[in-house]
Amino acid sequence: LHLYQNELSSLPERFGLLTTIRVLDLRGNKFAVFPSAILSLTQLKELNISQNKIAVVPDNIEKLWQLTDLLMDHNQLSFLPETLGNLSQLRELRVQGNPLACVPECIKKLKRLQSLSLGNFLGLGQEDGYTISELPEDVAKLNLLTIMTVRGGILTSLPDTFGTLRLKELDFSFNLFAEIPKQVIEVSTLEKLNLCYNRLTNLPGDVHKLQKLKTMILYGNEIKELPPSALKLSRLVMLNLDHNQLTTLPDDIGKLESLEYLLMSGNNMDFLPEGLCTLKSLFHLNISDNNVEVLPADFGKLPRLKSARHLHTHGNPLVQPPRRICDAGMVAIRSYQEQLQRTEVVRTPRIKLCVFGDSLAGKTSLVYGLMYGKPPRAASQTSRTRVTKINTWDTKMGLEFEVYDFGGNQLYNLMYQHFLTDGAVNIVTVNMQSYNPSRFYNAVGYWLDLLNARSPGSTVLLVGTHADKCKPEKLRDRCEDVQAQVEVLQRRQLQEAQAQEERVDILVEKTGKQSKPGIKVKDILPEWVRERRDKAKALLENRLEIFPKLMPVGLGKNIQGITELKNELMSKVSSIDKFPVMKRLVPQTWSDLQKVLQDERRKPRLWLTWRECVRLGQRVGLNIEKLRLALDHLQLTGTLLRFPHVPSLSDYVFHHPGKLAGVIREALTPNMESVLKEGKIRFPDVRWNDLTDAISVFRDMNLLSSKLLEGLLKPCSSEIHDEKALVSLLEACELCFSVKDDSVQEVLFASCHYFPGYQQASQPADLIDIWSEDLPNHREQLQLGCQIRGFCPPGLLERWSARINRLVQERRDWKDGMVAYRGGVPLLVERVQDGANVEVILSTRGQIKEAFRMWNATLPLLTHLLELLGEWPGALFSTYVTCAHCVKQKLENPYRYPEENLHQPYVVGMTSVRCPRSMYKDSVSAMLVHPQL
Ligand SMILES: Nc1nc2c(ncn2[C@@H]2O[C@H](COP(=O)(O)OP(=O)(O)OP(=O)(O)O)[C@@H](O)[C@H]2O)c(=O)[nH]1
Ligand SMILES: [Mg+2]
Repeated sequence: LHLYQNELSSLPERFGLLTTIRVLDLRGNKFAVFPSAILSLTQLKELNISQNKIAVVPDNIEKLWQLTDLLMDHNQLSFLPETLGNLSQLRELRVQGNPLACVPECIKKLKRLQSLSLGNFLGLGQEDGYTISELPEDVAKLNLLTIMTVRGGILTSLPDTFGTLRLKELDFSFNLFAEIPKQVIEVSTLEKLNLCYNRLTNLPGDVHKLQKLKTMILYGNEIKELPPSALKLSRLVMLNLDHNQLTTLPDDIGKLESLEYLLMSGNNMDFLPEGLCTLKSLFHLNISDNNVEVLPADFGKLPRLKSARHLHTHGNPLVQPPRRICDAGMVAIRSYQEQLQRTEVVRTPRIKLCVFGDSLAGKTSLVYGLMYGKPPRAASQTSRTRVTKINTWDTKMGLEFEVYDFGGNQLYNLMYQHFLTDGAVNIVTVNMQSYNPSRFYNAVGYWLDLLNARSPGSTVLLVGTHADKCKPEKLRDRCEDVQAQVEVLQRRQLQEAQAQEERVDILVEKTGKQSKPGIKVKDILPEWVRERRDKAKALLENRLEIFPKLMPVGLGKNIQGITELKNELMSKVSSIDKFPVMKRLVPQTWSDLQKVLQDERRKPRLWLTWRECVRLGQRVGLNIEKLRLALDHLQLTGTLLRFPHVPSLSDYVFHHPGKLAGVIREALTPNMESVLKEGKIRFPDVRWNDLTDAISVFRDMNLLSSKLLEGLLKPCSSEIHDEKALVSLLEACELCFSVKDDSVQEVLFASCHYFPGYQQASQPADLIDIWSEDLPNHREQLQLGCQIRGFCPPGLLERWSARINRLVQERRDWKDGMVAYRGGVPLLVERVQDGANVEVILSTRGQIKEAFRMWNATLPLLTHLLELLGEWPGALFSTYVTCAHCVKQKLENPYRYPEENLHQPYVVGMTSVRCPRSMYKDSVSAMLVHPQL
């Protein structure tokens, strides 16, 4: 019988005669008293008396013993009679919106209860105690309960037993939870969780344990971000985060594969990640009332979000796409975004031009001459170049060069690696006035080796400066000598590349043989061998392209040879194969990006973070993938530097490489001591005596007080980047690392920075304490090495030294080595010049049972070295394990087990290895030849 929403305030007694009624709906009437006639309807199964004004439920409600559903929401009940517990058939009990001050005792007896709804009105009663402040332990006994609602309580915690419930739906909205209680997370059966209007500020790291969750309603909380754990809720269909404090979403939001409804209106979001576009089930999105200016570039491609009714973007300052496009719906957004990607424009190409040469070779003068067509007049225009100076040179011939004029002082070579990239055209300058054949390698050869190691296949022009200061015959002879020696050098480079290929061929054969017959060698070659083979092949194919004729120029009073050089440069770079940036067509978005980055250059910032860069990319319509291509292009043109493969630098985008050079310049100066002596001006609050001490600490130990370093960097800092951020940048560039000594009292020396590049000291005499000449009894020495053949990249080992700092303890350094501890065993690192080669040797000592530790002390360090060598495709190297038997016996030329051993981990049962040096008579434990991982 349905009598809902009438004006009834009472029922006649005779109503009780309708004993066959099973369902009675009296909701929304005006009953102030529970109508006693109902109590006669003993066959009643469902009673709905919600939305009345009833204050008391009579004790004899138990007469309705067949009741399965009792709905009394929104009345004025402040208690329930104990007898209610006798309604043993009850499956659903709703008393929500009543001023019940606690959960009635009787409930625990309702063993069949499946759905329970409690709690007060929103807000009402919360202050005066007429609402639920805690749940009793006993609720856990309701083991058939699947739906539970406690709305508008003042709950902050739950009984421990709560987690044993097997609920499917839980509604704790309008309570005072500051976090999702762990007991809720334990209810792994949950499919729907409503916690709107609580005080949540985050989600727990184990929220993903709610693996069945489909609906999560969290609006009206204070959540600032979604943790990664939330992205593992793979069945989540509806996520309501309206009215929280989110500023963005995680990049990998796309992992929520089932998500159909995402509601985030009224947050503080000013950025939407691209991952949003990969939400393949997304059907409804509400981002209204945020600060979003740009939609991700592939937003229009969201496959299921088609209807305008399901996209809410109003209340955002949208510029890309503009508001009118967004309002027109997804089709318009999609075509707008596609249009952005397609358009191409003609622009002036730009090429990176690097100028190398000895100190004072005339590089800066040459750049000046090229750019302005005249020699520099003022001495200040050619004062010593520090690190590198970068200028844009518009040739007015439809081509621009981004010129990197490198400082010739050797100290700067350490940092060249950060500025050398592929795709540049290079000039090597040589001072013809001071040239003599014995200087060839330093003046020319070195730079050609450097280029060949860093970017094999580069294009190089040789320029002889000071031609005006040489007699014509002398000039001719010297030019001829340079050219002849260049030819010899190129032959040598070719032979090295061929030898490398042969070596790799042998390696391929050896590692291939170890595999099973019948399988093609190329399929089973280990990854590292394949890499070596590809690298060797590429090196052989990519030879330096050196223009055979050295071009003389005079940059004295009367400039000479510059026009010819300019023409030569222009003709060199016109090959599109070699210089792809010469293509005059680029996507509109790329040149837009360049403009945006150009604008950023005017701001007082030294670099952008990757995230900022992604935002700028979005602004011009580039998704991350396309942004990377555009940035690679800009890197080829020299206008940008980034290091995605250097872990410490991967978050930096140097949109203004000159500023990076500027920061390095302050910390890398050949006359650091005199810079420090100028101290008083730079470090006004440092006492003179302290400064003198600091200078001697720097001189003796290469330790620069971090405070002084910050002082040095002050001129570079800006509103955005402070000195500490600049110090972090230097650390990220692996130019230095921080050394803290808590035992030191003076602030000035408690925190210092060590610069491997400044180290000149030789091996200390007292090393014997840590590393004795002879191998102690019952000890073994594990020794790994890396042989770098021929050219050793400048700065490589210094950077390595900084990189491995966090892997070692108690280190002591000298110019060509270091002792330290790692994992409790001593470690000795040495750099040895062996003829043309450089050997980097890592040794450690311990008992044979410590073999695992010994490997762990050495091998990770070697791996870092190989990683850095990876940045030099033309560097030739191989690794080895020195025979521990030979070391112990102090044999000359100890045997070196080849690098394959390093790739074959030790396994129990490996037999010992015969030492070839002892004619295979003696043997050495396999644990010292094969790494223990
Ligand atoms: N007469 C004459 N003087 C030159 C020529 N090229 C350079 N110089 C002078 O040589 C000196 C060094 O020139 P720079 O251009 O500063 O040399 P740099 O290679 O840039 O030197 P660093 O930056 O320190 O590595 C300056 O005094 C120049 O004026 C030249 O072709 N003829
Ligand atoms: Mg210079």
